[in-house]
Amino acid sequence: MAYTYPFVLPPLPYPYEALNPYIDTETMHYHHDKHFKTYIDKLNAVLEKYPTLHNMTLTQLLSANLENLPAEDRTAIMNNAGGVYNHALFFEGLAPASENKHMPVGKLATMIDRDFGSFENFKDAFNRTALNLFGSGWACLALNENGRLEIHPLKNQETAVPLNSECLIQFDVWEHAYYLKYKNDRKNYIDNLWNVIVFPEL
Ligand code: MN3
Repeated sequence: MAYTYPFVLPPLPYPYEALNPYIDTETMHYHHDKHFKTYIDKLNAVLEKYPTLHNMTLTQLLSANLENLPAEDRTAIMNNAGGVYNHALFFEGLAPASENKHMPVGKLATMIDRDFGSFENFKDAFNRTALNLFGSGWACLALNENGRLEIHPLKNQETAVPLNSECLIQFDVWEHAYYLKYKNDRKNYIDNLWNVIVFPEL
């Protein structure tokens, strides 16, 4: 993600209603226009007083040594840069169910079979991670430095950046991602999200 301060809210790459019935229009408005934007605004607000950080990308900020900064600002940068990074990947990584992108193909399909035994085994393991993550966070399928696939739970707005990795797919399991439609039924939300998640082509 190459962009730098001042960060701006990237528009959704599809209409707000495009993911119905799996993600409802109202949730998309709140999630993208309010929650995502709040991370961007808070990140810009704390970065404003640190001009030396203004040319850094999100990935650079998330792996930077910020130990000279006051703890409160360091925490605000990490939490909000993580929130921007995760949400940018999340919204880019969704597409209408009618598009033919919601199963792994090619190299990624082969790697899933190699590292998890089968697509069904992978999906079971990923679902368990997403369902069992306590509190707020993300479930992430990452490609590690050794070229193996791994499933990571990420707490709050942690990212895969410190793992020298990027999530190939990631599920937002914060309640704000599903509560309007699914209430407390995280499992039903997770089951439905597979219909709109995009598997990248490696
Ligand atoms: Mn979210």
